[in-house]
Amino acid sequence: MSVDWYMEFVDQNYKPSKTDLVCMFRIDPAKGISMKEAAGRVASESSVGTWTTLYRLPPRIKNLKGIAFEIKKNWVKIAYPIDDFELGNMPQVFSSIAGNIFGMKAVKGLRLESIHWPDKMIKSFRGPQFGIPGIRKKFKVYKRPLTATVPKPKLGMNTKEYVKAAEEIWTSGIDFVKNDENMTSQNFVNFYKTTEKMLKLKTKIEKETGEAKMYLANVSSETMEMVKRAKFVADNSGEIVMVDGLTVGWAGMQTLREVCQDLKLAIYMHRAFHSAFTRNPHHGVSMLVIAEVARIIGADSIHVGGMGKLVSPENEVLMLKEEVEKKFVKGNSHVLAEYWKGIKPIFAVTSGGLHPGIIPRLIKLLGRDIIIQAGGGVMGHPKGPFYGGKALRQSIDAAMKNISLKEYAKKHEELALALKKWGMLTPI
Ligand code: CAP
Ligand code: MG
Repeated sequence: MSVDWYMEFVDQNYKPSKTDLVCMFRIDPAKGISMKEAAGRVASESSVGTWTTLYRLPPRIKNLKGIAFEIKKNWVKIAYPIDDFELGNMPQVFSSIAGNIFGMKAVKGLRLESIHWPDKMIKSFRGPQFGIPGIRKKFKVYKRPLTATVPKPKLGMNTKEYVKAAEEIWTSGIDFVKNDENMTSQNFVNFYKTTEKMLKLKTKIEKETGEAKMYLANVSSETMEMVKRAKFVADNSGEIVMVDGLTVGWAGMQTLREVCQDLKLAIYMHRAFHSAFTRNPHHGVSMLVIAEVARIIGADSIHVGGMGKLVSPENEVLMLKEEVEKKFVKGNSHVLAEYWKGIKPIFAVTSGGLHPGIIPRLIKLLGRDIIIQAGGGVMGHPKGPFYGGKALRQSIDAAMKNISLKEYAKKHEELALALKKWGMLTPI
């Protein structure tokens, strides 16, 4: 059966207009399918085409075709007219460029690597309300990395136990106390009761220490309930909420961002679920695309990985940090350039198996404009969370002063004990 009409979706002389949305895909064509045909099929199925020619296709609709315009080995750039999309509707964008195409038999593997977003589309979303400048202003901490700790174990603590752990963490000098990604409102820890007590504790500790603190209550839930929980945080003088952006979905993220505008709440986005589709370099969607969307919808911070227990290649972590923080991202052979004019920079959160022994290397790699999250690396300290938080802050202080951890540990017992337990190795 001839399939040459797919070639109508390939034009290697096409020059994208400045309003086109452009995607970079990596394609492994199926056996017997050329790269050019595979590119045409992807461009067709993700725009106006299907498996067969149609009885009627009015000429004006041909203007909505996706066009594969650059094919280099397994990499193809596809430009889509902006009219293919509903502005301000991220679910619809993903149903187009990240929908059926991943299931096509014509491709053995397909990965959406990077997107260049037209200005008009970026502007149709709210973007970050606070970003790095706004979060730093709330803390009045401008130079060092911010710190966060998840009270571990992940689940099971009741409100009283949770509040006790938080008190030890906050008084040790940690800036954020963060729910774990799977803690919401289970029968052992009611969201409303815990949030109320945690925010009261936060105010008490701020007064005692003179340091601003933040509580990352995980509002992830059914959308109406999520809005109710965000409002509860604001009613109890919280300044920020945490959300598992991928499990609540783009619609959930957009709803939360809408409601956080009037509530003046910052949004901390966890990325649980991403590894289901970002990890395979030959199939799925890159974490870079997820980070771009987080910034466009308007998270104020997002996890980018680290050098601990979870897979996160160093070059990817660096690319992610650049994409969420820079005004202009020049891109490379697989990453499309982006000009984030007017869209605030957001915090890259590094996490996953972090402990004091690896902090200096992390700061050397990522710089100071980061949030360092250590859960086990604080809660697992031999002398408990208060010592663990102090050890984490001491490792950051040592890095900021360019003093070796070994040297710094001589006068800081908390750090010395952490190094004794974990050394300087990254866990797997
Ligand atoms: C880290 C963590 C974070 C992961 C998320 C966890 O705990 O709380 O959710 O870091 O991964 O549940 O594993 P530890 P990523 O500090 O005890 O490792 O940061 O890659 O999104
Ligand atoms: Mg976690």
